[in-house]
Amino acid sequence: MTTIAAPSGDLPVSSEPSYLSAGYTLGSWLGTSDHKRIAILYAISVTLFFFLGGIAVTIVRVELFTPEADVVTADTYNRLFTLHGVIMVWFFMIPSIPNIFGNFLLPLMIGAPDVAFPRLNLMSWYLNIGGASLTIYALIAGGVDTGWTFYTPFSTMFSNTHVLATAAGVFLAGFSSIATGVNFIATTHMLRAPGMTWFRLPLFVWAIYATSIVMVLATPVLAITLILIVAERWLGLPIFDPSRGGDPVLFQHLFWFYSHPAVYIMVLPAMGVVSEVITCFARRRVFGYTFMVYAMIGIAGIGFFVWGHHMFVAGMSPYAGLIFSFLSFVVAVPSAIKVFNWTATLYRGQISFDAPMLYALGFLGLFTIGGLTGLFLASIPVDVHVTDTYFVVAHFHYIMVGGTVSAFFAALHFWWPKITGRLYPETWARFAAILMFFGFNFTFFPQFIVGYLGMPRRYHVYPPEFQVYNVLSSAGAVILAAAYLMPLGYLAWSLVWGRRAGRNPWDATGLEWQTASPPPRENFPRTPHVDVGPYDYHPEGMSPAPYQPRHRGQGDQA
Ligand code: HEM
Ligand SMILES: [Cu+2]
Repeated sequence: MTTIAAPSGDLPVSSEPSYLSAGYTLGSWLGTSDHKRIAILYAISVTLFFFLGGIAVTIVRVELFTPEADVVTADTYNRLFTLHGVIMVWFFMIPSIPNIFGNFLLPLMIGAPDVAFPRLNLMSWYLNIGGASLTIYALIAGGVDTGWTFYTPFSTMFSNTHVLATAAGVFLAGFSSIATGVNFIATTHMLRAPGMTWFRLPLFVWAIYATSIVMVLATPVLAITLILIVAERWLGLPIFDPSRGGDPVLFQHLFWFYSHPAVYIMVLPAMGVVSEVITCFARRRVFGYTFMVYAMIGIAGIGFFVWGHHMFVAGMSPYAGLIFSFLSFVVAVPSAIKVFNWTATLYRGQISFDAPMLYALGFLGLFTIGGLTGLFLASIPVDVHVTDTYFVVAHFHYIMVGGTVSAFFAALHFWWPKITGRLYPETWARFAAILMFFGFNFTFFPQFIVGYLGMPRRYHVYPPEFQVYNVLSSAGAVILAAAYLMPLGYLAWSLVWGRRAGRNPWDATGLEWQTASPPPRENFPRTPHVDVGPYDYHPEGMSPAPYQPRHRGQGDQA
């Protein structure tokens, strides 16, 4: 038998209605202050944006199937990849895991009834939706062609598209991000249940906490940067225009001072998810828990000092370049520690390959490739060769899609029974996970090669010798798209026909598994008391208990 989790004495399961059945009107959703319902609101909006961004890039990949321009014009092409990048980065990657799973799980995992500021939480969602609406308005009005980075002088002087509306949209989304970060930090500090000390926090909570700190410290710089764009473009102030004493490279400094830390906003929550999933399906406590915590804090901290690695070819001093290069290698160390510790957790574990675990293992491999190629890019001579080529595109997609999106699906499957009270069909889910892994590699691995050979990014025509790699990439993207559509089908199916989950279908540790699935409005019938650390899968001196796949066998009605 495994020893389950934390509270002293089993908590009774509440007889209150679940958060889902506590009101069915539109108003009870759009005016809710329940962190779980807000998580669902985000799930709906973020999924919508994911598919919107996906449609744009589908057309991009169709265009790149042949070397000639035979589907869209150059202008349309620029707008399509910008739309893809803007939506995916600002409205999918950044809010996805923190705002859906962070919102849903943070209070549950620390034994709290809600976040610290429930109404601010709802406001964050409205800000996010407001920002997205402005951006979508810009699309309908004709689109933007600056790329997701809004580089000046292009965005301020030459682009005739809807930069202002898009910048305003991203600005609002930034406010949403700051409000969420403040809320999560306050929640973690103030609302932990008795006995839930800092070093008894699940790693997912630590990940959300570290992410929130980055959000609060970095996002204001993005806000200022966007205001400066507006000031130059709209009010005509000379800020980035060199002919009037401005400096376009200043824009890059400001932008990357936010956006490099932002890549950790995208990947730290994913690391938290992967820690929870691996430990559960290996039936072992996380190897080196304290190191995992310090590694996340280290990533969040050092991440602020490496922005210059995006600017090696922007004409910066070679000495500055050297230091940014060195620091980039330093920031890779804590990530490497984490990969090592996940591997050590798997070692001699009793592994079962349920869908969440397949996604988490996918994360592990793909994140490692993404991180290692980051080191290639951090070496100045290599970067000079592959800057602005498909090598870079492959690098960040390995981390952001292979890594974070895999972790997003791991989280979706792992906590689906908790969120909905239903089990998803395991065979379908495993099939989708495997298809996603193959489709992903098919799509992005050829891009390392074609980038290394010299194919630049953001071009809609290319020399015929690159076609074979682009055909592979586009074919892979079709597989990948199919794999992303599948969960939409079987998860929707499970809402109606899926078997009831019971409170803890995975035999997992962690407070969230101690309450009913789906949880009642107030989360716990009474405040839990915590007297052991997380991940007590394998009490000292005992061999790992075999995993009981109860969710597939006889029922586990709570
Ligand atoms: C951990 C998660 C990471 C994410 C999400 C990520 C994401 C990104 C993104 C989005 C870009 C492209 C920006 C653009 O549009 O131009 C990029 C470029 C780059 N990344 Fe990463 N990265 C990560 C890790 C790393 C690491 C660990 C390193 C090095 C230690 C690194 C080094 C670089 C460099 C040098 C570039 C600039 C390449 C160029 O434009 O020439 N990255 N990364
Ligand atoms: Cu960076």
